[in-house]
Amino acid sequence: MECTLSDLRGIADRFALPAAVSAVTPLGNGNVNDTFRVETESGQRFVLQRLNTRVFRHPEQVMANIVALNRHVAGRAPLTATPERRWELPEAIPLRDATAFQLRHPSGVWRMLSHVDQANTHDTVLHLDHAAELGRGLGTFHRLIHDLPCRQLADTLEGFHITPGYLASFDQVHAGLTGRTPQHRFDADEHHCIAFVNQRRALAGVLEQAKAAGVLQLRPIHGDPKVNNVMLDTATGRAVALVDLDTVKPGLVHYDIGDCLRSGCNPAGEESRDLEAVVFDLDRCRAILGGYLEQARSFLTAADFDHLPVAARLISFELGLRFFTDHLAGNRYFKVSHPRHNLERALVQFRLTESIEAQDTALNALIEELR
Ligand code: GN1
Ligand code: MG
Repeated sequence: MECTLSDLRGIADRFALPAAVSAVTPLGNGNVNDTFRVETESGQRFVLQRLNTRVFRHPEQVMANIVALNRHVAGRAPLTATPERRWELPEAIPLRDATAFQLRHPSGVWRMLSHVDQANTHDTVLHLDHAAELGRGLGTFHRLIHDLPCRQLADTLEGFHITPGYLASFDQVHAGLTGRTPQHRFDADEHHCIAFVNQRRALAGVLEQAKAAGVLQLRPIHGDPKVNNVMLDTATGRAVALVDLDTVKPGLVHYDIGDCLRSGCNPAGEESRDLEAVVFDLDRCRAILGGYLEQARSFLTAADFDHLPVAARLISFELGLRFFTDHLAGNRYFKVSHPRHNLERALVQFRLTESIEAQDTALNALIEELR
């Protein structure tokens, strides 16, 4: 259901803000939720979001995870504050009547978070200092939450980043299309994607097998640390916060590192239509991992390092697989602006996967160097 401005103001007013709402404007370009910036008459800003409940089926658990994170990080300023860097974690704002952190409304489920002021984001990495800050941002976030016991976090999105599960969904959707009479006719791009996936079936299980064998351990993760979820201080360019905390839940740090690399090392960005421009840039990769390890090295195990080289490749492949499956399924998960949008996004991620594969030796050497 579409919301008018007056609906949005009414919704924002239900949350415990310090003053009346003076403006609500759209914010960002998320693929799943709807996001707005709220300004109050006292001049403060907040972030209002409508959670996509087809994706996040238990919004109260999503909010409980954010609150658990807020509690864990509160009072840990000494761990993060340096003279050069401020660090923030968006905080959940309760409803006025303090009954919950989410509002059920005819238009959907809404929640309010604090706003990270004097900060901005970009969709792609602009230069190597930006890449290093991206890594430091993710590393700082992991350092602050790695010792939050996983049992305190709900699994808000079952199957998220479980690549074999996405492969099974692909097989199901694909079989549904080929089993029809008359059979669905795939175009050349779709044939390419199907062959691409089929050639990489063995890759899908690598991280999950290591997890099942107890080689890799579950830790709290962000789930979606792409370039535009890392806020940079507008004056200093330093990372100050990771935003978009819906996917915080137990997982492997490799999902996060892989996601950060697939997003940060592709100068063309994930919405590019120019496939020739899509490459995995090793200099950006070195800068991101260098920044990350400055913050996070102390709690990574040897096995964690052993599995870093595969993380970027796997998460790029996985996102391509997710986009492609959604394309075949009729664009039901990711927001699209035209019918081939998810197919185009899949082609970008598969091209990026190929670029990573072509540089496998150099990537391994780079990670050995940083160990
Ligand atoms: C989705 O909604 P957004 O843009 O924050 C997706 C991520 C993908 C990302 C790709 C819950 O994130 O996993 O990496 O799109 N989030 C969910 O842009 O599926
Ligand atoms: Mg997200």
